[in-house]
Amino acid sequence: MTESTGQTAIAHTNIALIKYWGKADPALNLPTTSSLSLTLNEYFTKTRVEEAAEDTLLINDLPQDSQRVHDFLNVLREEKGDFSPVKVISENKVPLSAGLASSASSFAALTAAVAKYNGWDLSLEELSRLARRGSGSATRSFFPGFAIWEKGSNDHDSFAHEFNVPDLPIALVVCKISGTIKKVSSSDGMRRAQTSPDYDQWVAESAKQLDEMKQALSQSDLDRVGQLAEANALAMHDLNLTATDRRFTYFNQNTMKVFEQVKVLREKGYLAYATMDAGPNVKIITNQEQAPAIKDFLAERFRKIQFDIATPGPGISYE
Ligand code: 2P0
Repeated sequence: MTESTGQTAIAHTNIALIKYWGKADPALNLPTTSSLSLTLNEYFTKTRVEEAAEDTLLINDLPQDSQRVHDFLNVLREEKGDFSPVKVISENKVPLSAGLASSASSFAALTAAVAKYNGWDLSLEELSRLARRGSGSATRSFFPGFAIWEKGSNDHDSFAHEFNVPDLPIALVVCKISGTIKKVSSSDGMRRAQTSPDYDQWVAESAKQLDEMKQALSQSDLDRVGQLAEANALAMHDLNLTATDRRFTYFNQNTMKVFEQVKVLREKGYLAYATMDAGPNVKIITNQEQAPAIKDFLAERFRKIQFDIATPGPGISYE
């Protein structure tokens, strides 16, 4: 049997410590703020691209009809030159229940696989720029450790780069809280958050927090990193609550209870700060030494919630 020609790429997901939550240009996915993330070792997407009669998509062995992926393949054709139809075979090791955005690793892996498959010799920054058109958070999934997506001002200068810091023993305790409230997609959530009267203030504050975060990371000040990440996330979620267009929240009762326990953990002397994205799951920022004890402490109090420990992950790779 001959294997059909193809190319596989692996991208790990990332969690934003300074969030992307709003678009200056929705068609181009240009953000209103720059954002900073940590790539995670435990969650990734592996995507293979093969020649085919028409563009098709399989995710975890199931055929999907994704207009978003079709449109994105056509963006790549417009940007870098036409290529024949492809079969996209994607394996997602980002458990949906983990509440981590799989669009980040999915669009990063797809961009890298298509580029290599077509023999395009592109820098990581150029891959990041292209992936932005599929999903904003995908810009940050090409780099190991920390990455900064510079918002830029146009299609050419909005992409991410690696942010090099001294080795930092950061870890996340991922709390898989199941969602019972109605799901609001990231794009819809951002659109609505941008109608908050506090939005401009959040944009200004986010720039300051990013500068402080860069400093805290450079100084290996993990406590400050956690404080800033928690403040940035809570301010993002305040925008949802104060949106004038159908205010909403991703918090549910368990989310609130976990946030309470994070405060209790801090009072007990643990390094523990919470961050949260477009779903009810909480990720607790801590260090690798304390992560198992924090996980045990929470597991005892929340029998129905599952907990994972996540650590810094690698950049894009190929097979
Ligand atoms: C982030 N999130 O910075 C923020 C924080 C969720 C909350 O990026 O519309 O799937 O595809 O550009 O990247 C999730 O939004 O949104 C996200 P699109 P995306 O990680």
